[in-house]
Amino acid sequence: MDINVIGVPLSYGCDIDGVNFGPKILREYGIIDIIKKNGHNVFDMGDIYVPTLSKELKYRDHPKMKYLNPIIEINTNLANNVYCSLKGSGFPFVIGGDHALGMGSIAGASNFFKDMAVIWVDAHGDINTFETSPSGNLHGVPLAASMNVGDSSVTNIYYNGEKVKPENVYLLGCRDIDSGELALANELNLNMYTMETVGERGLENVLKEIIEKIKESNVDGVHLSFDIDVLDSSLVPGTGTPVPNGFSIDEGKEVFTQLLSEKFITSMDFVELNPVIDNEDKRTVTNCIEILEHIFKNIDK
Ligand code: HAR
Ligand code: MN
Ligand code: MN
Ligand code: MN
Repeated sequence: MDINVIGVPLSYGCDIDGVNFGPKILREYGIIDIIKKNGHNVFDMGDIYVPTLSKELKYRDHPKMKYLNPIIEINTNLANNVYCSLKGSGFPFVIGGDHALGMGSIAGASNFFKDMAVIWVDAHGDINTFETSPSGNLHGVPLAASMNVGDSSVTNIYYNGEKVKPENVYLLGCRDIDSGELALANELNLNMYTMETVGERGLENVLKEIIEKIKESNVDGVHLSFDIDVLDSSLVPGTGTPVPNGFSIDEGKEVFTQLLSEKFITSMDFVELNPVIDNEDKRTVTNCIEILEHIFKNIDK
């Protein structure tokens, strides 16, 4: 596989600085060599340009949502990079950065595919609208925006309107959902596999069901967005919004073993690693690297 690594040093979608150093630390810990070592061709496409903005710009574009226009611009550039990467038969592997970048990844990939599924592996739903967002942070809205739910400023990124149909969206591992998000998930009848569901039915069965549903649907592409906070908070102190009762490392790996063995994943995000707030033992980045080794061992050669 030709893997195109695209860095997005974005932190304006969340409240804690430092997640912008995600791409830098992953390169320092050898992500490019890890990909090569596992038999892939790798192209480091560098980082999408993220300007340095003063705090005064936070509410310039919207009274509630922070850094709106810059985030839209960054996502538009990311979308075109992802689209061009797919056009060139590459596999876009987007490293964040905060999860607001999901809007750009999905916009780019969905422009290439006729109909695409999205698997959102995350402790959170990221399906807030500007109205329901409790924080004003744009990393809480990307999946709603991609389904054409929310303000037109974010639903019209790269091209206007719906990028993914709600029936083709799969949430996995969520356990910190806001009330407005829950209402939307019910309204749209989203395929939602909470941590509670995983506990009741078992991860293997849940993954089997997701795989079956995707195969039955008529999608020609599948985007997998992995937010590291789906892992248990004890494993990822270096993420902005850690949540207890998450996946173990083995469960995180199992997700990729199963999904990647189907060979239908066509692009990926890996987001929310903040090395600045990591433990002294560098636990978060070390765990991320372990997961990444596993991913590239299991992606089709
Ligand atoms: N749901 C909350 C909000 O919208 C918190 C979002 C959380 N953070 C993430 N995204 N890391 O998955 O503000
Ligand atoms: Mn997220
Ligand atoms: Mn499309
Ligand atoms: Mn999250």
